[in-house]
Amino acid sequence: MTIKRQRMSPSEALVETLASYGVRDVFGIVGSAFMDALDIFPAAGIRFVPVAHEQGAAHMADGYARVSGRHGVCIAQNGPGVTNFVTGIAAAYWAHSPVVFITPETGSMTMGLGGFQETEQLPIFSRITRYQGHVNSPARMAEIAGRCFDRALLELGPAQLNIPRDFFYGETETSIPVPTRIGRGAGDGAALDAAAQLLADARFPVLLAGGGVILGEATAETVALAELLGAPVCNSYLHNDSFPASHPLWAGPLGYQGSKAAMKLISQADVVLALGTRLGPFGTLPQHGLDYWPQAARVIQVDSDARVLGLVKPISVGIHADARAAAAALIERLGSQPRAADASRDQRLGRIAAEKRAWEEELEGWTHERDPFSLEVARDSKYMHPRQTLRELERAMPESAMVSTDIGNICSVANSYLRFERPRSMLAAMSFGNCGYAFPVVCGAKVAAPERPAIAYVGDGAWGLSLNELLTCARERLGVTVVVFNNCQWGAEKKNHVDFYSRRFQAVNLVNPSWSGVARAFGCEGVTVERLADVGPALRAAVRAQGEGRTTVLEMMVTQELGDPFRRDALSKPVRHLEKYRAYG
Ligand SMILES: Cc1ncc(C[n+]2csc(CCOP(=O)(O)OP(=O)(O)O)c2C)c(N)n1
Ligand SMILES: [Mg+2]
Repeated sequence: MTIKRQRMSPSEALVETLASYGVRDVFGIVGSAFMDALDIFPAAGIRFVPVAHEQGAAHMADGYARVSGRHGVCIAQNGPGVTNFVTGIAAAYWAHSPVVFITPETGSMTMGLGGFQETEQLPIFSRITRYQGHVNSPARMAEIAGRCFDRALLELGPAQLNIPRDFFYGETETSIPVPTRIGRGAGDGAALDAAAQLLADARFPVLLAGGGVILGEATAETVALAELLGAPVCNSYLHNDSFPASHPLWAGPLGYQGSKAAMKLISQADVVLALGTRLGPFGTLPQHGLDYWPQAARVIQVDSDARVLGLVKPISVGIHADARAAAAALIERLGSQPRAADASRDQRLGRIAAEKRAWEEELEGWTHERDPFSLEVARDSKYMHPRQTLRELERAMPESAMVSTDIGNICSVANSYLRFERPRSMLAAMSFGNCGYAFPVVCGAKVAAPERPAIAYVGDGAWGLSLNELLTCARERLGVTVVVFNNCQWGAEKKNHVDFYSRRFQAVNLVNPSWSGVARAFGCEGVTVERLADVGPALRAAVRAQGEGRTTVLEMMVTQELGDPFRRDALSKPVRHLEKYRAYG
């Protein structure tokens, strides 16, 4: 369906299309390339959120989309503004975020002549987008813009809208598209029958709730299905918000720094229902010395992207479907069927509770790391243990908080200390794993949901990549809270030096200014926390300040101890063949 044809300029066609798709906020840095459209944003009810760096704009659009379920939109100047998007768009691609990024490019009449701010803008993004729309005539502005919005939601990922900058001008006769929403449905009937049969015959079924449960708004159906089966539910890696943590069937997250209870429970499964997860290879790596993936189990995988079904793990049944509709269809089939797991329901519930209790007790006693390096560096430090700091933050975490986490050792250990009751709450840097993700993402989340507390966990190294967006917070009176773990090191990488390179530390020690002082210089609040007793009160005060549009940096002074590494799987002990490098073996 479209809105009737009218005479308008291509800029008007673009802005009318944005309005038609419900766009209220666009992130970016002002640029001549799109000024003709920007000029009329206010009249269309669109807020332009000016940022410090275009990477920040792309991350903000990602955070905005992840929290709202609506499109996140960003725009940049042709050439350098657009290339600054690359990392943010790659991150959004792996977070499955419907981001529409608008990339004006050099004018059509000089393209290829090597003018100002010229680069081919489609190839750069070709492997990190779900769809690329190129406006090849000003008359097609609205049509192609609308398609980008439709595709971003249909395929759950970034869509690029590329526009030669001279195509904003002129006159066209055009109609404005309206959103086309295409339901995916419950999937193939025979596959659902087979899956229901497997689940009915299962003695120890386990659910694995992934990002698709969040994106597909399938929480209620997932809870109902788990309750019907009396099955424990694990969160897939970094999707701790895919199942309510207070539910007795919740087992916790799998993967790096995940829950031992979840790992032990899934290792006993004879049938796994992987709901809305691609079963990414990093997310099921052994952890805590547990190689927990149940090799012999029958796996049912449900995903809205057919290409990930059976891609990483062998599966018995693949269902190309919407997580919510598929879960509902399975409930319907299973409700009227005898279920083998019913006989052992009480026993299983007891087992789930016992595993969770054991893991809680272990976490409670795990106040600090116990490897020789960590013991050494913590012995003479007056600062806080990272794990205890994370626990205190968890205790003070406000209800309905949105928490973004960066890539780093402490942010990863945080995986054990982040629990959520509602979806769209955990905004971790997903598989792309770029340092500098968490802060701009939480800024975007706050624009989408100003009423929710917004908290970013960031290592001090990653903070250096992203702190420029404090400018945006101060200028736009955006109130978020940043917890910076100051351990004066690129800790996650230092851990590899400890484990593999005989502590030959290179480029991993950091000399930092006072991060709280830096925050104040930006016009934000800054607090340095050195004592555990101050962690909770500091977080609560910072969250209160969000209500007044004030951003606070909480600089947590922590020891240099280091938890388990990211990539034990991908590193080897160094082997040197040349004499001059022998000492480096
Ligand atoms: C953009 C980018 N650059 C480099 C890396 C490699 N890297 C992964 S973790 C890490 C260290 C993070 O240090 P910090 O943010 O201080 O957190 P910590 O590990 O100390 O808790 C680095 C450099 C990366 N993931 N992303
Ligand atoms: Mg650090």
